[in-house]
Amino acid sequence: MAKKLSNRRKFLKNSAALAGGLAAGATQSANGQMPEKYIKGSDDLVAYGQRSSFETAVRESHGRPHSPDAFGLVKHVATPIQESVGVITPSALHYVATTRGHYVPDIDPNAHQLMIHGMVDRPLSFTLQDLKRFPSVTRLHFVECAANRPSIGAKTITESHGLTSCAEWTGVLLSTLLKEAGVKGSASWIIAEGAEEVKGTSSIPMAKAMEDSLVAYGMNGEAVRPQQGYPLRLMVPGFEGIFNVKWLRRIKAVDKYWMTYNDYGHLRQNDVDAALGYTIGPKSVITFPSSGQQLPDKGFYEISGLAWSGGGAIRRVEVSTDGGKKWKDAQFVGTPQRMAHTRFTLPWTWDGSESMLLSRCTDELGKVQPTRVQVAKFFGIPVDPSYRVPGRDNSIQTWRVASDGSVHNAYS
Ligand SMILES: Nc1nc2c(c(=O)[nH]1)N[C@H]1C(S)=C(S)[C@@H](COP(=O)(O)O)O[C@H]1N2
Ligand SMILES: [Mo]
Repeated sequence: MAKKLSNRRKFLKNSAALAGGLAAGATQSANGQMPEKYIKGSDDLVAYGQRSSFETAVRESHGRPHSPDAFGLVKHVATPIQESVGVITPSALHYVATTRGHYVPDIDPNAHQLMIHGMVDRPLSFTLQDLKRFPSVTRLHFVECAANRPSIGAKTITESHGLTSCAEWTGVLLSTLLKEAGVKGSASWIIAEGAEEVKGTSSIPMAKAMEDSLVAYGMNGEAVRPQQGYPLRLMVPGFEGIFNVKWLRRIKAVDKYWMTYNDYGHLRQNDVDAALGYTIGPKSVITFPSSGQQLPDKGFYEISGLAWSGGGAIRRVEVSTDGGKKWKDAQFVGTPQRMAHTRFTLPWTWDGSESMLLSRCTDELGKVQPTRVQVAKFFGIPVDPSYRVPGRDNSIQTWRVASDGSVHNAYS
């Protein structure tokens, strides 16, 4: 008791010193425990927070041939995933892909409606308020653009792998809304449409629409950001990014695959392939150490990276530090979620010699992330990495750590 009292007395004494110090404009307290500077407070800053001015990670325009496009528009802006920790991408750094460049619709949520029509018993229109009355779900899911891939000449991982992000999405299961509208048994596809003039329209198999697709109004604990589709976006977990229609305003139930603007990347597919072929395969990448980074010295490091798959949860990640001769099982940080980024780590002591770092993952279907050689063989193209894979590329990425500690893309 006596000890407690004396501690409290000491605390009061220090507080008095602090109050006096602040009033006098002092920058440091006697015991050196207090910060030297303070962020100048303002009502705005307190009302909606900002990160520290010392934190500088920003989204970056994703390289050619996507941005800028033939019309000079920046269509792909990538997440700096080498700076990421954990598995959630901050909303402000979630990658952005649009067919209209930087410009995104500015939608008044009170005027916005989602229409569900076509092969249904009761065509319906939902306001945001209506949607929020339905039972909700909250799920961690990644989005990945088909343009995301190991690439020759990419200087940083932002350029090669920054077109994927992972967020916590909240909304209503699409199956709930389709049932509410009385979707007919003969309807085998839906067409989902966005609000901008290009409309970001895609045909999606009814089975996927009913299984786990989500009409999301929430992202990382607040409303979906404008760049991500405010006020409503469709989440089609594990499908290529382009199916996750933003600024969602219309869903039509139909009985066949409808070709849309978005088919520029899928023209060679028939509708059977289309139904099967949209899922992102198992993919992983080491985010630290990665290309463009510098190891200060030899010694201990924690290798860290992200793994994800459209086929479900990640079951295993292996890491090699010798170019793929020996592999070690990495550990998971947290519990792998279905169609979500999964953080993996492996303790590593760097001996100062040139090292080739790579990771490969296995998903819950037992599918293993392929090598560049396997992917090239699948598509019938040369193994030479200057050939762009004519489809999604989930091949293994190798980073080369040079003996001076600089880290490089092994493809360049
Ligand atoms: N309405 C609409 N939805 C869209 C797009 C678009 O241009 N318009 N781009 C698509 C593409 S190509 C991708 S990869 C994802 C990207 O989602 P994000 O910008 O939230 O990362 O959204 C998809 N949804
Ligand atoms: Mo995309």
